[in-house]
Amino acid sequence: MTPELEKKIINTIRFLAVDAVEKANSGHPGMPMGCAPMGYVLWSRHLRFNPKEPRWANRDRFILSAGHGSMFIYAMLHLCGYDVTMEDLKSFRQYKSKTPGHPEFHDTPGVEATTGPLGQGISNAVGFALSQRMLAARMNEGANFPVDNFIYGICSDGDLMEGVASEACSLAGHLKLGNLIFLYDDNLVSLAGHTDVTFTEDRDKRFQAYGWHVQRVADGNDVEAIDKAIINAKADPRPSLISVRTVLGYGAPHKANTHEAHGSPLGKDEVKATKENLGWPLEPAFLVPDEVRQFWAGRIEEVKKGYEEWQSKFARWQKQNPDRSRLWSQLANCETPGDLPEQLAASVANATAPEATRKHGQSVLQKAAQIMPGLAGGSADLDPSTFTYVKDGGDVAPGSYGGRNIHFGVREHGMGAIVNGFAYDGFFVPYSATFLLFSDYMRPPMRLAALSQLHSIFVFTHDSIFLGEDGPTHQPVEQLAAIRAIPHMHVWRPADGLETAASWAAAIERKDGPSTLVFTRQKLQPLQRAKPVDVRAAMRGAYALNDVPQPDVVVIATGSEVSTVQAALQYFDKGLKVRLVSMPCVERFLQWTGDEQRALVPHGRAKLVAVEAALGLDWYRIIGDGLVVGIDRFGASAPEKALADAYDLTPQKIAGRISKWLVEGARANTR
Ligand SMILES: Cc1ncc(C[n+]2csc(CCOP(=O)(O)OP(=O)(O)O)c2C)c(N)n1
Repeated sequence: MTPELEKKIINTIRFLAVDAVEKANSGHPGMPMGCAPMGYVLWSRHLRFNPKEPRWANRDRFILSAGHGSMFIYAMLHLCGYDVTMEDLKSFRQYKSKTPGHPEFHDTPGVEATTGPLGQGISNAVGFALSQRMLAARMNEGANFPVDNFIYGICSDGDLMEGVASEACSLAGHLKLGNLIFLYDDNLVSLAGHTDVTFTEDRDKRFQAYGWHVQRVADGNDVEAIDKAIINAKADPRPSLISVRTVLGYGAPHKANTHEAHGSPLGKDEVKATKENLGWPLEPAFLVPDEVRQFWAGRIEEVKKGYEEWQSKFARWQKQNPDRSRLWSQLANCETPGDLPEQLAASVANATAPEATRKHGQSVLQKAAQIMPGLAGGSADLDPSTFTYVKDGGDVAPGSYGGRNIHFGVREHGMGAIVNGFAYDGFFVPYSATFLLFSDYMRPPMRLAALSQLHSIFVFTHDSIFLGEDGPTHQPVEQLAAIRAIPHMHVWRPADGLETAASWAAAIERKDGPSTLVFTRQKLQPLQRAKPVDVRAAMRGAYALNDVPQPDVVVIATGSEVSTVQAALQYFDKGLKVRLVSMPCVERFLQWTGDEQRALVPHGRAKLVAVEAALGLDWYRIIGDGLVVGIDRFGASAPEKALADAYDLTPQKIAGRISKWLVEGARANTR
């Protein structure tokens, strides 16, 4: 390796980014220009990968938390032989290209996580690191095999300003995740100006206080210093932050070290000036010199050898460790038994007394954990309330990763992002748990889970005002509608034990998208079903509880309101034919054919009503101009029964509201 070649390799990364942003007339050239030397050192000297098998289990992972610098990773993946072609680079930011504006999981081979919303990537990386530690604890038996990879990433000022990163990195330090190594693009510039306007605490000391191993590289172009820091980081048992002083838009004579190099193309003149400044040919654009291609071809061969060695060792390991090998495939393939729903339903079959669905959830989770060794998760310091602790599951603790109960602490946002990290990694089926109100603290990772089709399970208890005395600060009203508004999210609000089993079964079996499970704090009356309903019927998301052909009114309810409406039926006029539909998952119902939907909820032939102790915004897509019996103001601190009365949600008052509406024939508001 000569200094000239090294410079060429680094400048190739820079100018692929510059040219792609220029061609798209959109994007962020500054970050890749400053970070190119890190890319060179990481991929050429450290990362173990196989471009032909981007999901190789023991690859080193790389997460670009500063997702706005997406051309950095696209350039690296292209040079390192992934299926990211020159055409793909030239299609940067175009519709359906492999090179979207920010990196998206599923879109690009080699992209480990969807990033862009700052703070998420580094927090996902904590999930990856814990996932791999937990995998190693189950597989490695006193050895460094088969799991000995590292989780690398690059984060920016914006990442470290976001609170979620503090939550996740605090936990990573506590848990001593020594397999996590982040390079911090410490360039002193963010989107709107220099960081001295906004961000002046000592970041290094902050990370030291979290329990991280922190190093500083004074010059982001000093490849040997970067290399040495990475070598040190690998050897240290703590998670590592390497703060690298870079120059945003390095090489651009007029725009370097200004926020103008951040969010827009350099412009024709500045591109020319930058190429001249760094001794790069002005033409052609998207230049990859032959010797640079040859260099990466050599590196690809080198890492291929490492991959092949691991594979043959792994084949021997599988033979010598049949039990672990079996567990490995169970985890890697997320194997579920064909009768999972029935087994989960059996765990609550004898529950005939009034019970809270969070308690049913506890029973179902114990069974699910027995069946699914990969099910792992925990709560944000709320196990005694959410009942999401797996008994006999063992605890995940610093230096000890064999358990399956993760104590996230009071860090909901970080918890959501860490759960997503597990889901991206793909060995464990992760769940989080907290109160439904605090889903507001988790919305960004929940949205990303849906966007990235992750197998994340978000459990929430205390699902309505009926949690009672804690009052409106803790009583969700608009949260159900808000979560249902996320495309591709499935929201389950079960009404009893059977539906709770259905919701967990559906969430575990739904591997290509997240599920939200919403449980009550308060006890619910058991449902009376005209016909026994099997768990698979409940898993379809909706069914009739009573047998009423050609109804005058169809009342749809979820969760706690199903038994309440059942009790309300006695208060209707005797001649009125009322069908009660339990709809634990609206999104599943909406997947039915139109005919199936109309058979259960006959638009135009019956009056339609939805009853849910929440803001009813989302119900209008099911009931059209029907009546929503819900809540359109904040709750109040009072016992459950008093609230039901005050909010007109007792059986008698619900029947009264519906009857009045039927008589008046008018469209009522949500009160
Ligand atoms: C949560 C979130 N808020 C705002 C943005 C918009 N945004 C993109 S990059 C950026 C800041 C860029 O500064 P820095 O993180 O230092 O990156 P650099 O410019 O150094 O590459 C902002 C505010 C975002 N992507 N995510």
